[in-house]
Amino acid sequence: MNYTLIGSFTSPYVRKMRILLFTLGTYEFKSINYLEQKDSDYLKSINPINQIPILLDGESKIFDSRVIYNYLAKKHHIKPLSIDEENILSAIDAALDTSINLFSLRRGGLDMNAENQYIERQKERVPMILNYLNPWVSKLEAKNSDHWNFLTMSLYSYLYWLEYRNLMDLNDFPIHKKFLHDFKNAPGVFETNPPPV
Ligand SMILES: N[C@@H](CCC(=O)N[C@@H](CS)C(=O)NCC(=O)O)C(=O)O
Repeated sequence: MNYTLIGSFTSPYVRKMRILLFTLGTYEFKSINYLEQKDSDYLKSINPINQIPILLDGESKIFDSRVIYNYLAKKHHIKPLSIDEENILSAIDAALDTSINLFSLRRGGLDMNAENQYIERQKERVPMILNYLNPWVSKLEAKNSDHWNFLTMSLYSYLYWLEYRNLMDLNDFPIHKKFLHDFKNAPGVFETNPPPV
């Protein structure tokens, strides 16, 4: 295998792919910071969507974490996701998209407490999704190796990032908080920890 993953050390979308690739074998990681001009220009030149992660596999260039996952799953004979699992992944990614948007708007200086229907709808979405995930998360066991899969890698990367960026107090979501604690020694977690803020 000759994979190169392009991304940043802090992005939760990139991290879940790094954890997955770590569990699959060796890969090269090319780190970029799209907030810096040089890297931003580079990213635009290789990806019209202008987002990370990107996977390079020989001549193939694959955009979007979910497409990268499907590509790797096929190549490594990982069982395709069921519809229930696809729905869980969609929910995790929707919460992640929303949190990234809110974080980026706040970092850009927007008043997040201003009366704004769109911001309100975004803020509502995250707790709704976390509650929706509760029955699934409560059944996960770190000692069961089948439970460390792309869904849990996605959830772990997301929840860790929420705390890392001080976006949410997970004490209000004890099931998720326990998951984060229970899976902290899972393969690839330590190796992909983001740098201290
Ligand atoms: N749907 C994409 C989302 C990836 C994404 O949102 N990446 C963020 C970093 S976490 C990004 O590249 N943002 C670029 C920007 O904000 O301009 C995926 O699943 O890969």
